[in-house]
Amino acid sequence: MWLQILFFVLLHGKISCDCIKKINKIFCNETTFVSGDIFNGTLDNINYIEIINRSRKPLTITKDSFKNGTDLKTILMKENKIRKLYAYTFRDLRNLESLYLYLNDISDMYPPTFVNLSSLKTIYLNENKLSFIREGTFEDLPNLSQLDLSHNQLTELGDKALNNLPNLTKLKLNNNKIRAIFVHKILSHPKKLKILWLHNNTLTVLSNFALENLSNLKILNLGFNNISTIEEGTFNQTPQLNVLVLTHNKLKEISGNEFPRRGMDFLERLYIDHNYLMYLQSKFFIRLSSLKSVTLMGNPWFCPCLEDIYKTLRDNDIKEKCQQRYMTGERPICVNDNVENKVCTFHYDPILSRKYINYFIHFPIVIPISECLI
Ligand SMILES: *[C@@H]1O[C@H](CO)[C@@H](O)[C@H](O)[C@H]1NC(C)=O
Ligand SMILES: *[C@@H]1O[C@H](CO)[C@@H](O)[C@H](O)[C@H]1NC(C)=O
Ligand SMILES: *[C@@H]1O[C@H](CO)[C@@H](O)[C@H](O)[C@H]1NC(C)=O
Ligand SMILES: *[C@@H]1O[C@H](CO)[C@@H](O)[C@H](O)[C@H]1NC(C)=O
Ligand SMILES: *[C@@H]1O[C@H](CO)[C@@H](O)[C@H](O)[C@H]1NC(C)=O
Ligand SMILES: *[C@@H]1O[C@H](CO)[C@@H](O)[C@H](O)[C@H]1NC(C)=O
Ligand SMILES: *[C@@H]1O[C@H](CO)[C@@H](O)[C@H](O)[C@H]1NC(C)=O
Ligand SMILES: *[C@@H]1O[C@H](CO)[C@@H](O)[C@H](O)[C@H]1NC(C)=O
Ligand SMILES: *[C@@H]1O[C@H](CO)[C@@H](O)[C@H](O)[C@H]1NC(C)=O
Ligand SMILES: CC(=O)N[C@H]1CO[C@H](CO)[C@@H](O)[C@@H]1O
Repeated sequence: MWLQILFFVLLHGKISCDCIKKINKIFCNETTFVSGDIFNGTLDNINYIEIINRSRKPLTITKDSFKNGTDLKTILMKENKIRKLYAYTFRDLRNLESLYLYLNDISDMYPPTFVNLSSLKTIYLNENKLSFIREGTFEDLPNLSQLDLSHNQLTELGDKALNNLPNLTKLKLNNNKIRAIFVHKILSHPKKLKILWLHNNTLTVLSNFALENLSNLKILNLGFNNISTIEEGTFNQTPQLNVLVLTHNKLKEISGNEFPRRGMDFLERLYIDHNYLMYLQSKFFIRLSSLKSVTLMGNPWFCPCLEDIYKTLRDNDIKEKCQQRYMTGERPICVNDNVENKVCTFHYDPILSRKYINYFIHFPIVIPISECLI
């Protein structure tokens, strides 16, 4: 294969970047500094740049580092210990489609960082150290459909933090420290959003404004938070919801009034395992007429109440998933204070519930995600 080695020399004579060009791709090693001067005149016909920190030193990228990179489709810069992204680092690259910036140390991005990138579809900023996003960071990205901000240290997102993204359909905010969120205030086009990942944050309450205007949302993952309250009518805002994950929270009660009176016509999969639930009201499933599968285990169900739930599942042909480990007797599936008790009375018994939950804390059961996809 035709190979050409380029050594880019800075004005003061130091070789700062060791890059190899292979046909229309550039691969860089031991790079600690990237600027417009370094790539100046070398980006014609280049559609791919990969910079990975084999130098193990922080990488600085300056404004317009990739200018004239009109053929660039993909930029990948991972594991580089990049600390900051300056204004206009990525702009006017009309063919750029994917930007991979994960596994760096990015803690701040000065707006506008991503500007006028008309073909850009995805930005991966996961596994960095972002604790906030400045307003105006993203500007004129008409085609951006996926933004990954997972595994950062975000505690909240300010109003309009993700403004100006008219085509954003998939947003990953999981594995941060978000305590509260009102999605429609952050996004300029909440109606476009189809997939929202918020699992593994520190949410405690889901208010009925939290999901406002997310009228086309199909998948919502709220698992592994500390949610104890979901306000009535919260899901009135998300009539198209198909998958709802509430696994590993602290819900003691879900009445059914969280869902719209007219029903959730598209909700097929509901995960409510590993909460503090002891019963579900008999009307609970009425508003969920399309339900095909649920997860239930790891809740301190009252045995007679769980019996009632199983009857409803059988009658409506709803499958229970991810229960195998429990059904083989590894863990208790329900509680009862008195074996004579055969009727579900819909009252919460905090002492019994606490006992069951403590048992779980002492004997945790780890079910690999792959074993339990519904
Ligand atoms: C980058 O580093 C790896 C391993 O040290 C080496 O095999 C490769 O040839 C280097 N590439 C360049 C462009 O220097
Ligand atoms: C980039 O290269 C062109 C010609 O190769 C030169 O005229 C121009 O001054 C360079 N720009 C910078 C910022 O170095
Ligand atoms: C790069 O683009 C600038 C305008 O942004 C232009 O002045 C310059 O000549 C271009 N350099 C090359 C090498 O094409
Ligand atoms: C956006 O980028 C294109 C090149 O891709 C350029 O022609 C145009 O002037 C830029 N628009 C603005 C507002 O800077
Ligand atoms: C979005 O990208 C498509 C092709 O990928 C392009 O045809 C279209 O013009 C882009 N949209 C905008 C608003 O730039
Ligand atoms: C928005 O993104 C979708 C892919 O998610 C794409 O098919 C569509 O062309 C984009 N729309 C616009 C207006 O850029
Ligand atoms: C949640 O995050 C914690 C630390 O931030 C991690 O230890 C744990 O594995 C994560 N859980 C999931 C389900 O991602
Ligand atoms: C949930 O709240 C408890 C205290 O009530 C706290 O110890 C724990 O760290 C919280 N977990 C998450 C994921 O926020
Ligand atoms: C957002 O939702 C509110 C309340 O549901 C509604 O009044 C408003 O018209 C909606 N906004 C848009 C842009 O759809
Ligand atoms: C590809 C590569 O060499 N990445 C390295 C970047 O720096 C970290 C921390 O020093 C290393 O663990 C990675 O191996």
